[in-house]
Amino acid sequence: MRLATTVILATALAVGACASPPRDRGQGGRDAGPGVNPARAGGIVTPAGLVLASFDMDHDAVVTSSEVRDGAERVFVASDQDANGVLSGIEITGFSQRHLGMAYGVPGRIAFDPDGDSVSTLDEFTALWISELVRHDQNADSQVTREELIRQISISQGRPGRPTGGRGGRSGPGGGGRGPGGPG
Ligand SMILES: [Ca+2]
Ligand SMILES: [Ca+2]
Ligand SMILES: [Ca+2]
Repeated sequence: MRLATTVILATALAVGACASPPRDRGQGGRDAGPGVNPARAGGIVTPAGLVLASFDMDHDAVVTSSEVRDGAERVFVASDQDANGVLSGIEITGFSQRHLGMAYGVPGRIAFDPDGDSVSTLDEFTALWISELVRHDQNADSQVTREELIRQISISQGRPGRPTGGRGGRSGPGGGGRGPGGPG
């Protein structure tokens, strides 16, 4: 269930304003179809999707495979605290905390170190991000657009004022619309 990852991140991005042209691609049959009101459409992105987006060096909002290779190498070197050419478990955790937003998220340690020798080499690290590119690349053109990174959802099926997640804080104390006096 990939959804679990996205829920943990809980990053909601409004994509209504830049809705992309309609395509024939099956979106998964959610509410975000042709009939969706853009004002009510939102999207979520996974931690891995965030990292892929950060590899977009030329800022054209498209991430190519060469950008992924370059970007992966850049963050690999930056994460290699002792500069010994491999990422130790602690260094991977540091990378995860910084770039995935959590120390023990997804992709997990095993994904960074498929051969199980307790370190992640640049090849292993890069291969992971290339595989993430492929996983998000819905039309198999070896690059990912924002549309491919974001999973569209309908965010306003609930009524205004009703909390949709677990996050408190929106509803202020002392409620709004109630008239003074109360029941007589
Ligand atoms: Ca780019
Ligand atoms: Ca290291
Ligand atoms: Ca390894």
